[in-house]
Amino acid sequence: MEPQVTSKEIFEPSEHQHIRYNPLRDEWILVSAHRMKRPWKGQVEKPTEVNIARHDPTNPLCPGATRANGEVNSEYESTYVFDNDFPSLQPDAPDPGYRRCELLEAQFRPGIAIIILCKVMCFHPHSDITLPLMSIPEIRAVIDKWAELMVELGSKYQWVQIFENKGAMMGCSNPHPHCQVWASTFLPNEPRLADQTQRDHYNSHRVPMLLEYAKLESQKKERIVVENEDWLVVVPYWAMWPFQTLLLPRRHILRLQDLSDKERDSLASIMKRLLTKYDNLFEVSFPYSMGWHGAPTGQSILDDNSHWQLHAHYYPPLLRSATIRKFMVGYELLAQAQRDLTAEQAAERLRNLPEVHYKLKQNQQEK
Ligand code: H2U
Repeated sequence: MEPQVTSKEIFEPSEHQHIRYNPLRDEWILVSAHRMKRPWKGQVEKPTEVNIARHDPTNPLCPGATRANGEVNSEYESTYVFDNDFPSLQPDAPDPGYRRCELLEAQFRPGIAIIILCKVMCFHPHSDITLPLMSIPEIRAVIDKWAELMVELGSKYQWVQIFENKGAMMGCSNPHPHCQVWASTFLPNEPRLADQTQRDHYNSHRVPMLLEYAKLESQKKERIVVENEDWLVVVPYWAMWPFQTLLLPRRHILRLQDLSDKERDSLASIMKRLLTKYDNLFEVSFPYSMGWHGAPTGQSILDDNSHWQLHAHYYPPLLRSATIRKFMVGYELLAQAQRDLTAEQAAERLRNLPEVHYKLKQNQQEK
C-alpha cells in the first residue's frame, strides 16, 4: 500500500519537500528546503585571497610566454586563441570503426569518425583579472571571438562546445582568464538530450521551449536574478546546483553568431552584472563551470532547428560559504539530484546583492 498524505498544513515550497521537473533533461529534482534549518557546525570562513601576478613569463597562457609544445604566444592585447597542446584526442589515433556486440558498443553513429578539436581561448592579457572585473568592451571582445569560433568550427563540426571552468574547485589548472572550445563531429550526450527534449516540446506546442520559459519567468519574476531589454538570467525552476543560473535571450535566437550588435553589448553587460553578484555572494572569486548551448552546426546547419533556443548554463558548486560546496554524492549519484534551498530563495539572494564588485568597493574604501 502506498503511504497516504495526512498533513493538514498548507504547502509552502520553502518549507515542504517536493519534486520539480527539468524539461531540458527530462528528469526530476528533489527539493527539500526545510533541510537548510538544520544546525551547521562546519567551516564558514573565507579563504585568504591568493595574489596572482599580472604577468608571469613562465605561465603558458600569458602573452609572449612559451607553451608546452615550444610555441610562443603572441604579445596579445585582447583575446587569444590557440590549439590545446594536450587535446582530448590524438589526431593520428586509429579509428575504432563501428563495433557492436550485445552490451558492448563503440561509436554510436556508424560511418562518422570521432574527431574532436580542442582550443584554449584567453580572455585578456592580464592574469589577475576575471570577467566581472573586465570592462564591457573587453567582455564584448570575448563574445565576438566566441561567435567567430562558432562560425569557423561550426562550418565543419556538428557541435562546438564553449565552456569555462573557473577556479581550482572546478578543476581549472591556470588562474589566467580563459575558456576552452571543443568541437566534435558528433552531438555529445547533453546537447543530444537537449535537442530531443526541445524538439518534442516544439512538436507538441509549436513554440521553442526556452522561449516560452523565458516569457513565463519574465512574467512571474520569482526566479529572476538580473534582466535587461534583450536577456534574462534566472535560477531555473529545476536548478540542481544551489546557485545555478540559466542565461536566456528574449527573442528566438539559434546560435551565438546570430546575435545583433546591440544584443552582444547587452550580453556583455548582463554577464558582468551576474558575475559580479556571484563574486559578491561570498566575497570570493566565484567558481563555476559555464557553457553555451545553441543549435547544432556542421551537417546539421541546413536542418530545421526551430526547436532550439540559444542559452548559457552556469553551474557553481558553492552552497554555504566560500569554502563549503555542494557535493553531488550519495542520493544524487544513486537516486536523483536533491537541493536544499529553493530556486526562488537562491534567486532572491543573488538579486539582492550589489552590482559593484566587492574588490572595487574595497579599493575605494582604502583610498
Ligand atoms: P584548464 O585549466 O581550464 O584546463 O585550461 C588550461 C588549458 O590550457 C588546459 O586544457 C592547456 C591545458 O591543456 N595548455 C596548453 O594547451 N598548453 C600549455 O602549455 C599549458 C596549458
